[in-house]
Amino acid sequence: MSSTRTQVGIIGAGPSGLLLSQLLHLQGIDSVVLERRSADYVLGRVRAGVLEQGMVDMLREAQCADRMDKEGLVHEGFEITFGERRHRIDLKKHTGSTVMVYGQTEVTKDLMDAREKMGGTVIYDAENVAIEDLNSDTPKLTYQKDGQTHEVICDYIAGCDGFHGVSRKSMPEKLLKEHERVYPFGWLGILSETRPVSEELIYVNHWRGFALCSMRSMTRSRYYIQCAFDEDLEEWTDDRFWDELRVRLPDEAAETIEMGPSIEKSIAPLRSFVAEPMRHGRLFLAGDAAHIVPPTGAKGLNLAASDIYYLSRALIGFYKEGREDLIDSYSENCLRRVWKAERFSWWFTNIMHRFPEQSSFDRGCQIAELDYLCGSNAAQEAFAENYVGLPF
Ligand code: RFL
Ligand code: PHB
Repeated sequence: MSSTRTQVGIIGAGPSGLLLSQLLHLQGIDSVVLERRSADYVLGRVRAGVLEQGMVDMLREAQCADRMDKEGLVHEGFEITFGERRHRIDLKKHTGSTVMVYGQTEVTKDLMDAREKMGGTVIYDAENVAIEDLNSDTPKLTYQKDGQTHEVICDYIAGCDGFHGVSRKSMPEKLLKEHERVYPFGWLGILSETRPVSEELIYVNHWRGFALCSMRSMTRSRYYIQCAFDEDLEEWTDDRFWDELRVRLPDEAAETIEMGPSIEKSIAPLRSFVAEPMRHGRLFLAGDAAHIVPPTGAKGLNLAASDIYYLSRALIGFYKEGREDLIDSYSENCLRRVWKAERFSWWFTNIMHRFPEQSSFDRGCQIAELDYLCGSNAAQEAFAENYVGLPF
């Protein structure tokens, strides 16, 4: 068995793990990242598309924002439609801030490239990663690769291994409280090499279900429609998808939309989930390992970035100044922001989707909520403030 020593052992090479590793490296703190999949597999997952200003600033701090600053699309607003009504939410006017449309795949690629360029240790295809000696001062990570067992002895461990990872499961069961809401539908998404139907995102509340027009660039569109949570992907041909999307869009958009073959098609379940606390001794949870939001508010990746903000500050404070206060307050600091994003994502999901048991009363309230939002400056300001991201 080979044995190595590092300061921070990181499980997971998604955006959380790579960003943490990069920020620590820039402060002279050593880390090892263990990822169960291959780099190609990680880059093949199509996920988030909207970055809050806080995350954009962190990518700049991490010195991997050059391509984002060149290719990313700055959006000053987006549209909400319901019934025959279309309403633009002006993010810039209400908050002075904007969001950046730049895919998670690209963020991950930029982080991977930066880690490689700076000689970071990221081990892909690491099987059976396990946390041991969590109650000692030197917890360790063990894993297998190419038939050999390895161990990494650490000061701290960052669990950045997503919802299905090992980190959360390694927390003592008695300590951990989990809060969950599962929604009775999913999102069917496609990516296509077509011009986006509009320069800004369009969120659609239609009686047949929610739809979203998003993009990755001015030549690559990302569209979603609400579907049953147990929908069979095989049954969704591209033609069927485009037909259903167009039925839900405002007429003008349905008539002008450019259609083309999908280059990716997948179904995502919708879930709200929070695990607390987010730290036990020398193990920290960050990103999807600790919480999930439904994608409606575009908050998942951004929350992962804010966790990494608090975690990087806590570890840098410890290694540079011997401070432990930020380590002790990590969980509380993260969770205050996490719960606000959970609330926003839950609320926006509730007003935009069709629920199976929805009564005419429920539908009336949903439309009234949208009507109020679109008619009230105060409501739009609160909405915009949450959408662009609450301060860290
Ligand atoms: P990730 O990206 O899941 O990465 C975790 C990594 O850990 C690895 N792993 C392990 N490694 C070693 N050992 C184990 N035992 C392991 N178990 C797992 C995994 O292979 C993986 O590489 O979590 P991270 O880094 O916390 O990042 C979170 C984000 O990926 C997620 O919150 C967002 O994608 C959510 N999300 C969105 N967020 C936004 O902010 N804006 C959006 O517009 C947005 N749209 C979306 C989304 C998520 C979606 N899906 C598919 C769930 C749209 C969709 C459709
Ligand atoms: C995306 O482009 O994938 C996307 C955009 C906005 C959301 C969710 C997903 O709210």
